[in-house]
Amino acid sequence: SGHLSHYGIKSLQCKPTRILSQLPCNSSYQRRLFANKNMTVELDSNTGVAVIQMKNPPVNSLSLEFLTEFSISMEKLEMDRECRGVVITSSIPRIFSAGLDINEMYGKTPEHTGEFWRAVQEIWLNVYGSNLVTIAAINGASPAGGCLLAMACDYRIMADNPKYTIGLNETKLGIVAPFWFKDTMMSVIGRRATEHSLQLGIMYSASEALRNGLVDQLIAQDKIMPTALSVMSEWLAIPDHARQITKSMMRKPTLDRLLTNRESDIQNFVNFISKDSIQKSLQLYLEMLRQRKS
Ligand code: CO8
Repeated sequence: SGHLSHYGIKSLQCKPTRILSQLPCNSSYQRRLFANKNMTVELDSNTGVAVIQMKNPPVNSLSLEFLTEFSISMEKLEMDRECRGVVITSSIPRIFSAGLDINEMYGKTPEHTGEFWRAVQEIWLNVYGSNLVTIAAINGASPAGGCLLAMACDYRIMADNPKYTIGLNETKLGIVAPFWFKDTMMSVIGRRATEHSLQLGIMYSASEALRNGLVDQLIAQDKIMPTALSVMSEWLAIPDHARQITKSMMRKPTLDRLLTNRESDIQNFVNFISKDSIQKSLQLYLEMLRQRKS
């Protein structure tokens, strides 16, 4: 779906550049709403900014259906001449995303797990490789796949709440974050911090995440969206083509590693996840989550 362009990211589109501060005060707001089951997508065609609000209760887990919808939404925005940036956030109180839906990896056929993993790759390719400005407004807990989604964006703003944690906790589930999760984290927090973080499966509190550079900014919960939109306008003040080529220059090698190893990565995942010992770990983890609740 167009991941391989000359520049590595999506093929560059010349979208009309709008300068936010020069919008006429009486401009009539043009909002377009895309109806989806697992998220609402709203595009303000005056500013060129879309907001994806994830809404897959109870915890915004990334099921196959969710991932497919998300990727389609990103592709639609990418193709939309009026869209220049996207804010990704959650409509579920206290939770950004609980990461991959563990039920999609437990007790399923190899065909299903393969299809699921392709969809996980796809969402990452779509977000990490996006030409749009991508901002994660992390308004709640963000473990594992939730953290990956946020790390794939250009900028992260997190609600300043010590109860919210973010990180790649895979080893705690007895599973291993694949190389492109690792690469994405390394590109955000550097090699040593990634090595430490991944081996221990560390979940950082909001303030620790800021200290480590895993998020760029903390802000009170009720200020998170206005702040995301104001940061967005700073990014949109840069001409798209210059920013996009720069982004591509930074991200292309990482994207290419997955694109050239996509099938073997799926095969590795299917082989790994089908092992009895891994299935057992996932079962215990699901039970732990359920017991923790009761
Ligand atoms: N998948 C499926 N169901 C989940 C998940 C999930 N990731 N997370 C929570 N749930 C379920 C719970 O089991 C519970 O279900 P039920 O109502 O049937 O008992 C329900 O959602 C609500 O959960 P909680 O009661 O725990 O809700 P809280 O608000 O107390 O806490 C949290 C929310 C903080 C998100 C908490 O649920 C949590 O920590 N969840 C686990 C998150 C996690 O560890 N995710 C890891 C997923 S793995 C991943 O994303 C990358 C895998 C890479 C694979 C590589 C292999 C090679």
